[in-house]
Amino acid sequence: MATTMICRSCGHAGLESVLDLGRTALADRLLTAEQLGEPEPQYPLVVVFCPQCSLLQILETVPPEVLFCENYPYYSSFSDALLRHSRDNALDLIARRELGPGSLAVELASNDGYLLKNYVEVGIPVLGIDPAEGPARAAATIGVPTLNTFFTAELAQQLAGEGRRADVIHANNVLAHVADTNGFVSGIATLLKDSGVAVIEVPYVKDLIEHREFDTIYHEHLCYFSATALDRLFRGHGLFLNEVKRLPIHGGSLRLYVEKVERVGDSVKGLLKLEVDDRVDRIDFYRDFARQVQQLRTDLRALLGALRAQGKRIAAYGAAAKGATLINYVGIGPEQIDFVVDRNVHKQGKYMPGQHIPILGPEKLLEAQPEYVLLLAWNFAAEIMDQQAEYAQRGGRFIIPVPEPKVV
Ligand code: DWN
Repeated sequence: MATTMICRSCGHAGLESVLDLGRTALADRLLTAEQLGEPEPQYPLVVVFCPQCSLLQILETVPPEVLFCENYPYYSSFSDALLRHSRDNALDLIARRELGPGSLAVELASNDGYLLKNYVEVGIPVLGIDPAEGPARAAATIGVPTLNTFFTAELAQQLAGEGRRADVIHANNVLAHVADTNGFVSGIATLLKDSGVAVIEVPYVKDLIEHREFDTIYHEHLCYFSATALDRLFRGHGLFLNEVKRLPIHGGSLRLYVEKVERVGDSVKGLLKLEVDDRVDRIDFYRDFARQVQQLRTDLRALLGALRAQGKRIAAYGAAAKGATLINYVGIGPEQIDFVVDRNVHKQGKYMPGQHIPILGPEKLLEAQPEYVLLLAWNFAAEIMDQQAEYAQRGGRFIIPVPEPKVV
């Protein structure tokens, strides 16, 4: 593991501390029963701000091979809301860019084919690139050709050299995950046709801070982007952020439309101005974050403690990476939570990192009917509560932990 004391994007040395979440287990390193007795690797999780390019980032870089290859448990297709969100995005681009059998759509971190399948359906050639073995295999079974490897500037050179340049490049929830941010972006510039567009989704730092989404901080997420930091990053590689949309997905994200021709639209100018007005490019915007996160921890501990003192049984929903950060930072273990449920069959039968709470299938909720369910996957609260309507009808209640713990 490498600790970087200089900015990942601009190389500046004077990084300012924002939040220390202590030493934690890796958020997606779910354990088998056999592994429960083994030593579990833990890493410091410290968030810092670069006053030069205003990038919020973590200091530690856990090797990507450790994070994203073997046994990577995340499969995008276990969320219907995410599938709908991705289908709308693909169909919109197919229409806007008039894509057809002669086009090429590429997705970086294409996972189980959850998005590219929408292009395959209408006969548009695609290429997925993803280092995670399981999801890449799943993509191949649904007809989404996938290179099971990391996307790098070198791979982009190789593909371009083979005449495979893209009309559309999708990169959802991956730009924040790559250690060589500049190499990754230069690879996009190489692989993209001059007339092409890269459509990139990242969690938005302004929403993270304003809605106390501290649990979306974990070792997979090296950077937390503002439009200001992204605009500078892209321009450094001859790319231009021409359009931006703010989206509710994952607690608040940006969808970035990046091209090789500079035609910056009002959506970008407006957001860059908002960030200056709200001082998102200054350390003061981040100063009070640590205190607020500590307050959330105190409040959630108090709520769960009071319910347990009344003899209430509590389960949790969503063996999410953000769930691992939350339970380990707040100190929520099997004493408070009987089990976690998740639709993802690759997670069922395993245990949460750090706190080792068992992960079961959602049917367990009706079987055991605990009085309360803590929504660790709060970013899909509406979908999950709909799905669990019968549990609620029988008197079950939900606890939404972020931005402040509340019972619904
Ligand atoms: O960046 C990342 C984000 C985009 O996704 C990755 N590094 C990892 C992952 O983060 P996460 O695990 O916090 O993501 P989710 O999408 O919030 O995880 C939700 C979990 O809940 C998944 O394991 C699927 C599960 N789920 C479920 O069991 N039933 C989700 C829904 C919507 C459901 O109905």
